[in-house]
Amino acid sequence: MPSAAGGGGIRVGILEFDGEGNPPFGRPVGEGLHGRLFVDLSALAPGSLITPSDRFYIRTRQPESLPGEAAWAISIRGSGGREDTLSVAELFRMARPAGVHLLECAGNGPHRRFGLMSAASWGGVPLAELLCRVDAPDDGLVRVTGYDPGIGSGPRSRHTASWIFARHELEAAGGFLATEMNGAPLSADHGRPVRLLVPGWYGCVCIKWVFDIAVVPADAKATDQMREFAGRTQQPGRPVQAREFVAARQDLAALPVRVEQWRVGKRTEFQVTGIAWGGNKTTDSLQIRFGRESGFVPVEHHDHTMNATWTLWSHTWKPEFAGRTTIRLRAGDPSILARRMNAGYYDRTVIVPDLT
Ligand SMILES: Nc1nc2c(c(=O)[nH]1)N[C@H]1C(S)=C(S)[C@@H](COP(=O)(O)O)O[C@H]1N2
Ligand SMILES: [Mo]
Repeated sequence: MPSAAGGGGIRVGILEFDGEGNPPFGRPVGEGLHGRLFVDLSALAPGSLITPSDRFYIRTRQPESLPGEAAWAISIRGSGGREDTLSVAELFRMARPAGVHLLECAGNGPHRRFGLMSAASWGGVPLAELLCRVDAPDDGLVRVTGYDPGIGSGPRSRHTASWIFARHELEAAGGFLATEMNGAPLSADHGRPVRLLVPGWYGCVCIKWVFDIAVVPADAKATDQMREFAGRTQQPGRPVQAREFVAARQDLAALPVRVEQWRVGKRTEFQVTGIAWGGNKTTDSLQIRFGRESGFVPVEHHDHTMNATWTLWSHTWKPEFAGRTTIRLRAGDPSILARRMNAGYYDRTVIVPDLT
């Protein structure tokens, strides 16, 4: 990726993003539902666009007690009482490469320096293949359920998590049961032995520790997990029924991850590096703005070749003023859906030093 270095400059330092949280990076913290692992996105470079499994973000660590893998079965229940059961061993035998996909928590944000986002190379079994084994109507609803550390104890406690999908949307997205991440079985915190992955959708739908897949009636109520994430997945109003939920797809988004200060001859300039992800079509015109008062200009270097995972972009910035500056991106093509980005959700602020 071209940089100010191309002109024979010297990297002087980094401008930190202002007003954000300071989470511990790179190691799991906390337990159960509150367990997290945050990723340091500032280190992203062309050679690190696949997140190593032990540094892939975690939102919810493994439940305290899970069945042993030999006893673990996934039941698949169709509409006409048809049922099938798969052992983990069978599922592992059916698994094949599923490509590189990015996952982002819908609750990702500046308080955690946007560290709930990662990309991996996955392996698993398409859900379409499993649903064929039972009677599952094309226009029906399918619920995927997993174990969960859950909340509370006693009779009213809940120790599962589930999401309900329109079957045709789940299959159109290429939803699959993932058994492998980066060429090895999933780690316990990432859902071992099996989790759901729905390419292009938010992480909250990607249920971990899956044990049940069932066709549910058209009037099924939204699950607790769906209600919890309704706002963050841009649901209209507060839907009560699962069928009222719209697909929790991720729009196109772009985020600066690093602002380097360079000295090039007598001048100071800043090299802004960022990522773009989400959406379902590529764009050759990503635009950037430094402060509300300035207009958007095309990002200098961005090779947007795919939507399945993040791509890097970079831009040279020669600020005219010192002080607080908020960086925002947008798609040059206004027909591309980018609701969170356009609402300022991925804005980041730096404080430009006085350069005189
Ligand atoms: N069983 C279960 N699955 C779950 C969750 C959960 O709390 N319980 N959290 C979801 C959310 S909100 C996200 S963002 C992703 C995170 O997956 P990861 O921890 O492997 O990164 O898992 C999803 N699957
Ligand atoms: Mo999430």
